[in-house]
Amino acid sequence: MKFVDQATITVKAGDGGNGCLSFRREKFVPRGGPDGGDGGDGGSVYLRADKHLQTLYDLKVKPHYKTRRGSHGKGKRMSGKRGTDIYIRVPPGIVVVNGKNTIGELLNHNETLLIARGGKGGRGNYRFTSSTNRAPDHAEQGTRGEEKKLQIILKLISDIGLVGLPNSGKSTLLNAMTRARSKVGDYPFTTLNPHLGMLRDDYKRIIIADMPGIIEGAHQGRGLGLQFLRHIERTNLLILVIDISAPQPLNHYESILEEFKNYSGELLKKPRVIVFNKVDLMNTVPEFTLEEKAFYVSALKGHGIQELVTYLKHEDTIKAR
Ligand SMILES: Nc1nc2c(ncn2[C@@H]2O[C@H](COP(=O)(O)OP(=O)(O)OP(=O)(O)O)[C@@H](O)[C@H]2O)c(=O)[nH]1
Ligand SMILES: [Mg+2]
Repeated sequence: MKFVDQATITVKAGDGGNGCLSFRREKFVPRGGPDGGDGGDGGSVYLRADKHLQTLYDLKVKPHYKTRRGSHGKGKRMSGKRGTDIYIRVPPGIVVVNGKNTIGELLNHNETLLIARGGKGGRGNYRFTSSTNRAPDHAEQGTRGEEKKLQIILKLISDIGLVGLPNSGKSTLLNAMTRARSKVGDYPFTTLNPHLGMLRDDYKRIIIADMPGIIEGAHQGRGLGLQFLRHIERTNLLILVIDISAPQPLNHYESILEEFKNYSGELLKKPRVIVFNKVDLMNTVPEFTLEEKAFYVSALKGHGIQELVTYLKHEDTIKAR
């Protein structure tokens, strides 16, 4: 299924039904009392997070949602029927935005978020009966259901993000560490969408996200970078994948950090490890002195992968799921 991480939807909640204005009519009862029932509430629109979904593709295909109105009240104090609520399924990790305001987000499976409230049903006239007014001659109108145009933005939920320049071997690394089959190619921008893989042991489930390559200027929208950097905003750890066979591997390290800094300071604060990949292409493997923990691996041949996996499974910054 196509990966879609942004969608605009319109939602219209049902209007409330009108209250009824009615008086009882019965044989032998000359002046019956007021008996107009209440209008039903209109149906509301909710979002519900569903862990089985990974994309907003469905919303792209079907962007309009509305619920039924409440029925009007009737005589004999009969209330109108409520409009049924609807729940739109979305993947966990979405943020809902209305213009410039964030309305809310859904992170966990089955969590729900009200996005358009149904109108209230109006009260029927019998409700207005009082000691001073035994024959109220008015009933309320139902209120209108909310109508909104909303932007839904998906920020994938993953524990670890794989970031690096195009072709550094991120997808190959994901495939080597997990059972994922992320597309690999000897050209830049093979990976066009984030791709998830999972590391699992008895205690933890660690979700790793393979990202499209980032290039200089990614934070300004160059390459594919910007639109995807937000998917790593929620990770606990970043793995910077660097092709050690490149002429100046440390320049790659610098430029990734520069993009992080320009995107948002938050990315820079995240714990990270460095993976120097493609050691199989080197006769001698240089060792760099960096602040971060570094691994020297060959994702293609499998060298050093087990050590990296063991480290990640024991890394405290990665929360158990
Ligand atoms: N020799 C060698 N080649 C590797 C290694 N890892 C990846 N490659 C090759 O490098 C090329 C790019 O690999 P990918 O895994 O697609 O790289 P990527 O970082 O995901 O690339 P983008 O998705 O385009 O950003 C492919 O031809 C891989 O076979 C490695 O450890 N050694
Ligand atoms: Mg890739």
